[in-house]
Amino acid sequence: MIFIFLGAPGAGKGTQADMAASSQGWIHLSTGDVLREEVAKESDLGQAANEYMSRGDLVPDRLMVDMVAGRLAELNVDDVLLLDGFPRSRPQAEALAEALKTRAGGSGGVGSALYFRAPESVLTARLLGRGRKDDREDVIQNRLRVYSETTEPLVAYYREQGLLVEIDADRTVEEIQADVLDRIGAVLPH
Ligand code: B4P
Repeated sequence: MIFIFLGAPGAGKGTQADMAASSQGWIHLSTGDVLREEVAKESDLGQAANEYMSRGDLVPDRLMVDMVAGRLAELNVDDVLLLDGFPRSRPQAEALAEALKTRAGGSGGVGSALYFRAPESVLTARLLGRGRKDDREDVIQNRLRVYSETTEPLVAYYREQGLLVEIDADRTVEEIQADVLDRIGAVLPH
């Protein structure tokens, strides 16, 4: 079963997905981490992605969909996958739905989409504090703009499907993690 971690840059999707995957033995797929590895390796994908990431733009859907589809194909139907940072656009969400429809077994659908919410001032302060290459003030502004234009509409998309779970991400890491494990546990078959 797949759990989508959705939210603005700096909302803590990666932090929460990492903790949950390590403590529960789940699989964590961060598209941002995979892209950064590809950039470091200077692969074709990494070279193509680098210019978008350093500006704070989204990497083109086609590249992202191919990358995630490859990973999905390796999953067993019983695996729990935390999908962190994907989908980030409507075409990505539709491609994910399509890929899951055609998967053998049919039990590997989306369990829920966890939507991490925090005020913009909190997001900006966290990102500036982290100081990654793409955490510069001008790039952060662009990432937040791209998020609200392209990714935030997915909140309504998953809400309409009855899959949205809102998480208050303006709390301590431990408080949020307890909530995340509860919400996922409530959906997983016992
Ligand atoms: P990502 O790697 O996904 O990074 P992010 O959204 O900026 O961060 P996240 O929300 O995971 O925050 P984190 O836990 O790290 O994306 C980077 C780039 O890759 C994108 O801009 C885009 O170019 C590209 N990309 C990725 N996926 C794509 C896709 N599907 N399509 C197209 N392009 C794609 O936390 C941030 C900081 O806050 C950390 O320092 C952390 O320690 C701190 N923090 C977390 N939780 C906290 C809490 N509760 N309290 C205090 N601090 C906290």
